Amino acid sequence: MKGQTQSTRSVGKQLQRQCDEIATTLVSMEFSRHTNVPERLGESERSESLEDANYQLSCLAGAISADNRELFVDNVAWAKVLHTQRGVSPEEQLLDLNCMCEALRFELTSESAEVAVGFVRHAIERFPSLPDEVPSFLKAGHPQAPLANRYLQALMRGDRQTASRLILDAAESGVAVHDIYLHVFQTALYEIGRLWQTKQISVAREHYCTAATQMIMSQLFPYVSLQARKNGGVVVTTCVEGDLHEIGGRMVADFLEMAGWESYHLGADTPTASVVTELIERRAHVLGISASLSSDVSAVADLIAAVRTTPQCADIKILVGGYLFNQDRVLWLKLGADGYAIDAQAAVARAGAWLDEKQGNREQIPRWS
Ligand code: B12
Repeated sequence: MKGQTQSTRSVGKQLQRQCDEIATTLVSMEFSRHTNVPERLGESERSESLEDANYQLSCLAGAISADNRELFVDNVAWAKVLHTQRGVSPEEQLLDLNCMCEALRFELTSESAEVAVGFVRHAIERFPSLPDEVPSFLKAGHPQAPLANRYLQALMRGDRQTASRLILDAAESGVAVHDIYLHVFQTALYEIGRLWQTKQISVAREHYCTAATQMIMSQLFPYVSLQARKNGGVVVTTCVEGDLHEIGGRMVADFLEMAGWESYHLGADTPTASVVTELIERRAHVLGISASLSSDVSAVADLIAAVRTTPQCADIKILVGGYLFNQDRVLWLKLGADGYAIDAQAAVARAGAWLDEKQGNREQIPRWS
């Protein structure tokens, strides 16, 4: 990782490796400290708490690896909304964060614990000023707002036929696929995430809406695939190992394809070594890495390192994006990527500029011809 002390990175890695055992200690401490925990809690509650603790700790590990305290504050802010809407009081949430400090001290070496506890303490200080709700992503006046609203309502009713018809009619009547992707699908998915986070819909409802959106995106494929003139660029997009959020990277791949690129989207949770092989076989010019979770930091760093140390990949530009990079706008630099883009449209501009640079230099760099 560029511009970062080795010690922070190794503390992040150590914590990542020990997440399971620290989570077990943390949950035991939480259960013994809370006064209102029923004596005989079922297995399912305990395993839910363990999963939650494990996720928080892996996000802490990611923030430490990125050497960014604010990244962990963002995570605590996200959890504050989630837990408050599920009836957990601010006092109980603060108690859990204090238990986290104790569990870290108990399980880590004193040097590592000092770093990790410093991150948690900083979040504890910030906790009272963090909001406990998230405003809606559906805003009147935004491009395609009425369509996005009707689309989401149809999905909430479980009526994917109508949702699909709304989108296909819009495409037929000339609404650009770019606008449908960014202002209808993306906005609706952000809103679905918010509704889940604030306990207004279940995980099952989120899964249904996501799957239906993927199906409807596929119905737009004929509008995506027909680009008369190819520009000579080849891009591979992927999620890092462990990350299941595949739609953002797919949107980027589709936008690039519509701009003339040959694009290969590998999807969710792709093993690092296999991404490198694919880059070589596809003779890619650009690798697009999508990451949505703070816990992805090490996996992104590992993938970038694997590409950088492969001689056949020496000319490949690495572009990153996704929820994680939108939270920390300088993380791409720390991780040694060549660029970052906030969304699919910005990704086209960034990759296009690289292609122009290279093609202006065709003589020296024949791979880009
Ligand atoms: C659908 C969804 C899921 C699905 C994903 C299914 C699938 N097939 O993709 C499932 C159910 C698997 C899932 C699981 C989880 N999820 Co989820 N998920 C979402 C949701 C609702 C939508 C994601 C999405 O498709 N967004 C739409 C796309 C288009 O937006 P995007 O990803 O931001 O992409 C755009 C840009 O970021 C950028 N971009 C993206 N990738 C790239 C790549 C490059 C190279 C570039 C340049 C740009 C770029 O361009 C894209 C297009 O414009 C989001 C909400 C949200 N705000 O996104 C939560 C969300 C991301 N999930 C969240 C969480 C917490 C989880 C879980 C941890 C929940 C749990 N406890 O199990 C797990 C983690 C699983 C894992 N290991 O990955 C949180 C993350 C919060 C945080 N602070 O980190 C969110 C924000 C929900 C929320 N509001 O609480 N999730």
